[in-house]
Amino acid sequence: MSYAYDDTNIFAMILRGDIPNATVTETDHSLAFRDINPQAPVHVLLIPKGAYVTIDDFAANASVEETADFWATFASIIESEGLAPGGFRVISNAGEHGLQEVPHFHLHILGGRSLGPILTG
Ligand code: DGP
Repeated sequence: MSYAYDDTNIFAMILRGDIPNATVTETDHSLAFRDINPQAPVHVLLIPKGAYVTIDDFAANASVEETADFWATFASIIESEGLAPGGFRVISNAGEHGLQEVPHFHLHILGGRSLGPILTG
């Protein structure tokens, strides 16, 4: 499936430097920053810099370089945030049923406490 990317979304604004963010790490192809409304002691959003709407858009259409960079950045965040010993959760909301608010692919990386059941709704 191909997706139409809306470059007025808030993460596109963050990538353009139009609004500030609390950066965790940045690479050539990826940016990680703290969620403005954290749901756990650690709540990092990891996004590609490329214009991908959802996780399946990224999986299908990102370059080898973007994909490798993204997962290397993911691993570095787990390490730098100290999440591996206690464990963590990764969520990517997609589309209407996933209740995705921001239409730029992102991973929520959550940890720092026991996170409870995966679904409540
Ligand atoms: P989702 O429903 O998966 O699209 O979640 C979007 C997340 O983005 C939500 O947890 C709140 C976060 N968010 C929205 N606007 C901003 C912002 O301007 N800055 C930051 N850091 N996070 C934001």
